[in-house]
Amino acid sequence: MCGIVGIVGKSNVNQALYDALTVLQHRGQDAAGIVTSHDGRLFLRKDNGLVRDVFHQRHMQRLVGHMGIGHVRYPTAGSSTSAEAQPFYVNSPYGITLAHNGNLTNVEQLAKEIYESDLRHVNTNSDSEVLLNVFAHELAQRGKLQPTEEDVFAAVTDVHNRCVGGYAVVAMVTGYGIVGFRDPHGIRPIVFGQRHTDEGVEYMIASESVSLDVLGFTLIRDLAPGEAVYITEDGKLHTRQCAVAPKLTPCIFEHVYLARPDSIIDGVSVYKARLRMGEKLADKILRERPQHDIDVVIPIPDTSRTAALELANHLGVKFREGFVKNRYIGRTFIMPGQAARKKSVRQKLNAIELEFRGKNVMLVDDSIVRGTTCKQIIQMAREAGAKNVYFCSAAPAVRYPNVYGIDMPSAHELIAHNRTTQDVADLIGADWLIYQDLSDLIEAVGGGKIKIEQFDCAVFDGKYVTGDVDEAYLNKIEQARNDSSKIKTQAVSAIIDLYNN
Ligand code: PIN
Repeated sequence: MCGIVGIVGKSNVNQALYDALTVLQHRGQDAAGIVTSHDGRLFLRKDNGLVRDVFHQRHMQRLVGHMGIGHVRYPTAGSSTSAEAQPFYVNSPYGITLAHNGNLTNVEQLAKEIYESDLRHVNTNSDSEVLLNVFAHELAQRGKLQPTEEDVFAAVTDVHNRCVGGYAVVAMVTGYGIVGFRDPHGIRPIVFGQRHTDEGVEYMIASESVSLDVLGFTLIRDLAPGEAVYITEDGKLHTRQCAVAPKLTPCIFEHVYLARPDSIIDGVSVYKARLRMGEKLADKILRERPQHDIDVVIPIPDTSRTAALELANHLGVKFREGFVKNRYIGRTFIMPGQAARKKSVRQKLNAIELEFRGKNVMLVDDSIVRGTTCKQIIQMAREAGAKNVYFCSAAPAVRYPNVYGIDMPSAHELIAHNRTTQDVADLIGADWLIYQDLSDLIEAVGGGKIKIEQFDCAVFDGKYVTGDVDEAYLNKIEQARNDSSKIKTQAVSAIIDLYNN
């Protein structure tokens, strides 16, 4: 998962891009980048790290220009070097830079085509660079000295014809404008909005509406699946449907935990969706155990709070903050003679004993993925004196890998893969485990004022909406994720050896 932003403004956009990326920081803390365009020149700064660490005064001063794009990256398999920080750049045609959120499922075939037919060079393992080269090739095919919006939209149409997967993209054509587009299933989110200044109207395209709010832009709308928006450097906005058979099937996991609660995705308030998740969970609890003995509902901070609050309301049970989260986790130093140790949950969360002692507690989290942290949290609740520890997941059991750009473990690392609810309850040490039903989650997100019938729910049901994901593909990504984690482990061991010798 990543965050993207593009702004066409009336004065320098460097500060606004920086601020927007800071608002989108929850979508990726691994790397950040901004590129601006001024007088036909590009100015780029990108590196590994948080937004506040990547950009210093000297970088910001160089990022001049009235339009630009930015990116925050979440680590995915094979994307941890600073060379793979985004935006990416190709010089031909026009000088194009691109930032992308998502994942292409036919990237191998595309990389081959790019090399063998398009005669282009790709220098990293990033599918964003592949996407950029496909877009650049298709725009070049128009053979124009100056591209019009028709050329840009035709190139996006060709991108849709060649690329499969989940993608939300911003790309800047140096000296001409910024284009944003969304895959034909609308898997990953992308919105655009405007703000009025004394000099005229400014436009922003972004992953989440919260970045528009915070910067004083008003949301115009989400891009429809397959649609593109093109804003020229002089501030003219054009939109076009560029896909043949678009069908909205957005990623439901955005609502479970990826997106900020103050965002609105495809017309649905993430906050409201989470409230409804709590309501549905309460109904399920009452169905399963009408005579339950829950004394207190305790959220595991932060994402689950909204659902937990509504769950408690509907059960008529007390809601209490039983865990306090440390917002300032320090670095892990590798000392000579010591193995690298992961920060324990205990360093991040601390229990307030008086909320646990002698009580039947219902802990609520947004989801259970590996099951490692919830196991430790249940243990902490017991040590704090809880009589019984029940556990509620606002999402159904995560049983399958994600292939559309969420950094999730491979299938065998998912605690619920090939396991029943009781198996998982036993493994994490819960006295009772309740998962949200998938039909309830779909209803919670898509059954409000804005109706959405179909979602990408692949992590829960193993159905991949792009239709091209088979056993062989899943095996390949399983292998890649294992290899990349092995490479990381080897790298850590190598550093430790270096210290030890
Ligand atoms: C919570 C995010 N949320 C917490 C992510 C833990 C699964 N985990 C998914 C629960 S927040 S585990 O947004 O960071 O506050 O199942 O892998 O142990």
